[in-house]
Amino acid sequence: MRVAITRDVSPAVARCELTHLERVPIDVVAARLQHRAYEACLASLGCTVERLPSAPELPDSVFVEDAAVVLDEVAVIARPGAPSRRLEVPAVAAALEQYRPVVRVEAPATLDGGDVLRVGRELLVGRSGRTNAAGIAQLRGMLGAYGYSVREVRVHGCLHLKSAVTAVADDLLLANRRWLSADDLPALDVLDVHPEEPFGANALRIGDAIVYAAELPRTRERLEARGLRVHTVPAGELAKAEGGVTCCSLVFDAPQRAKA
Ligand code: CIR
Repeated sequence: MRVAITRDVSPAVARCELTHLERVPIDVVAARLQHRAYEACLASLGCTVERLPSAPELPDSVFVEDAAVVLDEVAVIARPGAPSRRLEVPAVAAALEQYRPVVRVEAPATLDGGDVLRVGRELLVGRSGRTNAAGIAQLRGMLGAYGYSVREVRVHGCLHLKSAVTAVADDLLLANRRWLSADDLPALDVLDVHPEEPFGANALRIGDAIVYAAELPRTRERLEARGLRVHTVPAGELAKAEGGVTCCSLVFDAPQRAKA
């Protein structure tokens, strides 16, 4: 079965971390409705959705992606670069322990899951405002034994690596090359976002399907022109919190249901 771990939108989401965006009001009810639609989309694609509860002291906890990196063999429990977000980690780690052995990023390293993109046996890791050199080094050290190599990608002007690039097929990246050093990318075909949609590089691939923000129609056309099957979800409310579609889930295969 395929599991998608999600987490409810915190009633305090308006107090989220913001780095590259101006703060604007966030409608919690609308954000929750959109989040439910996102979960329904994941379920329609065959995922068993496991929603964790949130809390007022965890404004950004809906963005579960940042708390871990889940691979087939192991889950890496992250240490988010924003101190306010470290309290989010234990509940996500506890959920993942039901499915995978876990290893942990330790201080002084910082690493956000949003900075890690798996492409085959290679992990592209953003050197961002959230993930430091020690975080990348620890990841490399922990995952070499599992046969993964780690490639550092410099990120600038956006929050995470996956704001700037995601993989939409085994051999195709979707990217906003203004936000990363394109020389750092592996030698794969790159589809550019539409110039009027700088946030368009964040796509969530589930099997052969692409989950994508409904607010980005021009880049969606480019994806569809490549023959990709795109499922749109409303994502505008959480975009105000600097989150995209990959940020709101951890999706992985599991042989069976979580232990009781
Ligand atoms: C933050 O700044 O940490 C949150 N407001 C947004 C996190 C989005 N997560 C992601 O891109 N993986």
